[in-house]
Amino acid sequence: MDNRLLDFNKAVNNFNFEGAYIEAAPYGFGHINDTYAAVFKKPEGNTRRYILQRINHKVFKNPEALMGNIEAVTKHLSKKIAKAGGDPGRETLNLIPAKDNKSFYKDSRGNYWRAYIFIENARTYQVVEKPEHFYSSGKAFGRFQYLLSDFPAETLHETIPDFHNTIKRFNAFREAVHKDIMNRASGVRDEIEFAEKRADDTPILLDLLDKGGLPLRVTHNDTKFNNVMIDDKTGEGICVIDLDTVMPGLTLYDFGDSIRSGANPAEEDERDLSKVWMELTLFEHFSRGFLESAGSFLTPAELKYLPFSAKIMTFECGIRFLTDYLNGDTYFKIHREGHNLDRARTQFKMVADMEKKMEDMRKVIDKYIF
Ligand code: ADP
Ligand code: GN1
Ligand code: MG
Repeated sequence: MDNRLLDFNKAVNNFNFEGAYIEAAPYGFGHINDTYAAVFKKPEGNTRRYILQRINHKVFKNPEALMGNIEAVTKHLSKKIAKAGGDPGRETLNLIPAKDNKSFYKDSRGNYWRAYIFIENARTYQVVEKPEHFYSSGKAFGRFQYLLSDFPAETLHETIPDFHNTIKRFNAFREAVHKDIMNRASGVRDEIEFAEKRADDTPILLDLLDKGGLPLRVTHNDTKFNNVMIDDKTGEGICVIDLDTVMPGLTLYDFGDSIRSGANPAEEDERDLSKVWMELTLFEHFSRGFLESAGSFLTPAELKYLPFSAKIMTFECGIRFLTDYLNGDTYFKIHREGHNLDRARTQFKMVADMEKKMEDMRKVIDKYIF
């Protein structure tokens, strides 16, 4: 048996799952953690599923503190969802405790595991198939922010320091170009030039934050479309998932990253760039949903920078993919050669298109500000 399977089997046996273990398979399309869906048979004969995840501890250096965040955040969300008459069993993630009652299991090889109730009759999508789903995800991410608006931000551990510090991301990119350890830079001169031309955009949000022009909130920080579960029946964004990066941050990070991922009609790694653009109708769907649930408490400066946030978050993600390509693909999971480069190219294509559509995006936002 290989080590991965051994680790997995040990993990399955170390949580308080209900029923007898039947089988499991890798699940989902996340770039960071290893996710499995595990099936159990209950004494009455019916089955139920759980999500079991191995936390990527190369990316998240302190998994125990990270799990402390998730425990506190899900507890807070549960209480508020129940108070609002919702279903906390389905509208937030629910951790299954390990056999020693901790929220994680650490195996003998140093891997950290956690388990969640599987949210049934809902799913995630890689690409927006129905525009209303994107509206729903906007509503869900806006509500997520609203529900956490009274969470004590100072108690949160910073799971990845400077996660959305675009200046530092840009410096890391320049360093990767300079070192060029894989000898790949000469093949991506156009992409490097594209990035360099936009260096002046990188400090804009951080400068505003420093000057007190934008409020620090508790934000999700990884609001891609496949991090919200869409209910099969109602089409609602029933649950925001992937809470590893919930930290103090800017609303603009969450808004911008959602547009980056969901307003692109094509896959994030599409090679045919003629299929990639920023679809304004999708932008409108998300914006309407997001502003419906968060519009009332956003400040004028936050509202003003929503269109720019889409561009800068897409740019940041593009340089992160390009940096990882130059560094030899050590951060994001890849499934083919040049995968991170393909991803960087779609992001840059989106950026270029957004630059042409800044005014249009502004007009859309203005329609939904009351
Ligand atoms: P990563 O950090 O690697 O992106 P995620 O936490 O987003 O991992 O999980 C990967 C995928 O697993 C999600 O996109 C979703 O499809 C699925 N998933 C995660 N948690 C649950 C859950 N509680 N119920 C059902 N599916 C889930
Ligand atoms: C990663 O974990 P996942 O696949 O939801 C990444 C995000 C990127 C995204 C790009 C912790 O998200 O920051 O925007 O890939 N998460 C982390 O698809 O780095
Ligand atoms: Mg995810």
